[in-house]
Amino acid sequence: PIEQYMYDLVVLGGGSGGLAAAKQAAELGARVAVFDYVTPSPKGTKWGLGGTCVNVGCIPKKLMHQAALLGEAVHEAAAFGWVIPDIKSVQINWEALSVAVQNHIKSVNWVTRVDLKNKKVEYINALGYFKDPHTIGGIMKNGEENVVTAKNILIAVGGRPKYPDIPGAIENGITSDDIFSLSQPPGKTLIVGAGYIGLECAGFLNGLGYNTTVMVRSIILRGFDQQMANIIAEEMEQRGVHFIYQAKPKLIKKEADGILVHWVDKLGQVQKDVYDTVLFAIGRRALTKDLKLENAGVICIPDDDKIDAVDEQTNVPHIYAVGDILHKKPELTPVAIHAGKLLSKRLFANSSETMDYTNIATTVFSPLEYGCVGLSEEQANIIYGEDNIEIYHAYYKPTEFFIPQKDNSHCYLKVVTLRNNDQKVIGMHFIGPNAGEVIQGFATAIKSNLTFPILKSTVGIHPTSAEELIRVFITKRSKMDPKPQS
Ligand code: FAD
Ligand code: NA7
Repeated sequence: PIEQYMYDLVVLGGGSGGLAAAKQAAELGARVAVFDYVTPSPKGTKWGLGGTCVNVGCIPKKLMHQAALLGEAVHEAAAFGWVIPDIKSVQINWEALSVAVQNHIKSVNWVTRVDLKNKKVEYINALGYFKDPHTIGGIMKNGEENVVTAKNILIAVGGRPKYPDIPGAIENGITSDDIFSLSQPPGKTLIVGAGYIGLECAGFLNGLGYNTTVMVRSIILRGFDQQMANIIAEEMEQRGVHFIYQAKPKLIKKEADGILVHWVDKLGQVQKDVYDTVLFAIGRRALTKDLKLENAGVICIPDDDKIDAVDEQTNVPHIYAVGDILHKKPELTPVAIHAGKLLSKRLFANSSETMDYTNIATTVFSPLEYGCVGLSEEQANIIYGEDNIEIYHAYYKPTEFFIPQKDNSHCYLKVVTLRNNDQKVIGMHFIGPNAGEVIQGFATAIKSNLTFPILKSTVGIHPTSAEELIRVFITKRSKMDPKPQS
């Protein structure tokens, strides 16, 4: 029979979610094409195939975090007996770091392309848009339009950093799209925004030795447990990050000696300072505008331009969406990947498994890391009521902190449980080294209906920081001191 459509699935966006769905579909025998196109940032930064995570997100962020941790480790090593000549002159070579990071990214871009080829997924380097509900067009580099038809279409175009609407912001500021490939060292840096991206960038820049300031509009890490968020900010402050609270930028202007920033402080007074780099981390805008969704009848939420899908299906039955483009879903790579794979299995392998967006663990690499899964204390209070939850908490001392006399006053954890018979664990929060590694396994335990008695019956691995989550016994309600006794 003559096929009605050129492809079984066309994916708009070759990032975490789109590529995972495309590869899974192709493995299941579907005919698949992926459109991926990167619009350069206002500073002109552009990158290859693979989306945000690989090029300007998780991967370069984690590598720069690691670079900052290694700087710390050099000094710790001296305390452990390593002979490091002239330790005072140890410093980062920014150019070498950014070249190493960019080389790794280019190798991932290449492997991704080869992988698509091997899996027979057609890669089309063009900005795709809907011509009608089953037809996608995209202008390619040679100026020609590539038009394809598809039975199913997946929207996975993600988002890009926002700029504030103030004079000079776009001309003189950068975002996370630019920082990882900056050719010059960033120098004295102002970061506007105290979400996880702002804090992580501030953390590694300070760790690399740059004078770093975070401008906070209201609270730290909105959406995260606020006690943990404030401990993270205190810890960063102790390491040398400056915080300007309750402040809003007003004007950004290039001057002979740097970038002049005016901001309004909490008293309504205008303050100013000069920086070498101003980085905006004030949230991300969904890229639905370029898609001409109206040609396909797909509806967006007007507030955030995102798509409100049910089991990743939009209001148009054969058009789906995964990843950062989804309304009120966690903006995380593994979420996009998992949802994308499950969707392709439902479309092409008769699977009925749907994506569970609850109890997704995450970590802020801040640089003392904060990992969490499940509910924050505030959310648990709202959902279950204060009388029905028990919070266990503890400060602890990582063994490896003793010899170099590293400050451990912010190594803190908390376990949120229900108070009924089962004492189900509904949230776990951990600040300390390798928090991401620590929390990952506990996320599986929570998904398997972990209870507090089971947690307590687990035997720890000594000496680790993770075992502290098992040793916890002091409730907040008891008002006992959660500081370690020894
Ligand atoms: P994306 O990965 O953004 O991919 C979308 C792709 O579509 C892009 O290549 C885009 O250029 C392209 N595109 C857009 N419009 C079109 C169009 N019309 N036609 C064709 N192509 C188009 N998540 C984590 O889990 N852990 C982390 O540690 C982490 N750190 C992060 C750090 C930073 C600085 C940032 C910015 C993000 C971080 N994230 C992290 C979030 C993670 O990167 C995203 O959640 C993830 O990349 C979303 O995947 P996606 O498939 O929805 O979109
Ligand atoms: P987030 O997590 O949305 O955080 C944005 C931060 O920027 C937050 O602290 C905001 O303060 C602040 N913000 C927002 N708009 C402004 C303006 N105009 N001026 C100053 N400060 C501002 O974004 P991220 O970039 O960290 O993360 C991107 C996404 O990844 C995010 O959507 C998460 O879901 C995951 P507020 O608390 O609103 O006062």
